[in-house]
Amino acid sequence: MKSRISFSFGHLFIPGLILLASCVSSEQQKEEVTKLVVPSPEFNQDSAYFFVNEQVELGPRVPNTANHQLAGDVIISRLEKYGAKITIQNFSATTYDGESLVLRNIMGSINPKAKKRILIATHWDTRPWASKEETDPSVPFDGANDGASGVGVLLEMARSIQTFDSLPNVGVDLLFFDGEDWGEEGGGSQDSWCLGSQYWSKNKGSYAAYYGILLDMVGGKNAKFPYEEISRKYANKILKKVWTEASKIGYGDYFIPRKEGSIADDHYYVNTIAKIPMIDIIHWEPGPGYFGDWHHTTRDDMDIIDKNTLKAVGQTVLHVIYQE
Ligand code: AHN
Ligand code: ZN
Repeated sequence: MKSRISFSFGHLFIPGLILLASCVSSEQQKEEVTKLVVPSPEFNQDSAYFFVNEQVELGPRVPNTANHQLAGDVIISRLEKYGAKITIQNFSATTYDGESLVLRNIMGSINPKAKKRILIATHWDTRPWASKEETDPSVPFDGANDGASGVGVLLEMARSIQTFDSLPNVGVDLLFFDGEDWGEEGGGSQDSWCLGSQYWSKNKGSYAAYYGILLDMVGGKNAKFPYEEISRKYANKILKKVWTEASKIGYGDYFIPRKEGSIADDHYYVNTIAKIPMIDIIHWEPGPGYFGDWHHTTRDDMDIIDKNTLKAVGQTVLHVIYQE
């Protein structure tokens, strides 16, 4: 039998025991019950890496190209295969440089009837140009970290939840934003970025979630994820919870309790327009450019992806979800 426990905790209890214990209701016992660790699915880093590479192999996922269309289709068919309920939001948006893009936000819902829901998001498009490239800033690039890494982690979450023996108590919505990366670099308008999350936040209808977690550039070697400023401002409790759980299960080297500045990312619009508190797990590096010298260059390829980072992020998010 496949083990359903991925790391060793002091005490692991099956849900039946938790229920039984909670029937014997003294306040003290309730206190203890709430502290129990619920086992979560094993996040498979090789599988996540495979999904990252699968996106990269399709070529740059630049909106209005055939590669982009295909990459979206792959996301949808994998979500379907892993039993998620698909919702597609088709829309068009005009970029800061006057292009009209045909875009798709894709949502895969697990446990679609559950009322309490957690939103896990990433972007799936790649930037049309390696704009920080020293020699030719007009070329497209693989976007292995900036684009594919988040997709790989979300797809592996769907797969590992489906193959595990229990669903989480909460509903989980895996949301793939389109059109994130066609923005104006270096002092341009902030709203030129994140076209998919802006559209989604304005057109989400009655959708509601308890909180959200955004993943952006979550596959880099020795990645560090700081307390980003917008996350602190709108969702500080979630930030603390996720970082605490990460360190409890052994990923404190990635999730560092260090305050950093604000990053204009999809979570900004989800927080301010959709009014869902959302944090950003985003790669940070000291030095110029904030994200590392590979960012928005052709060096953002599979060589900079580390399975251990995918694992740290994916296992942490799964663990958090299963504790709800
Ligand atoms: C800027 O680079 C302006 N914002 C970070 C959002 C982003 C771009 N994430 C990935 N690429
Ligand atoms: Zn980018």
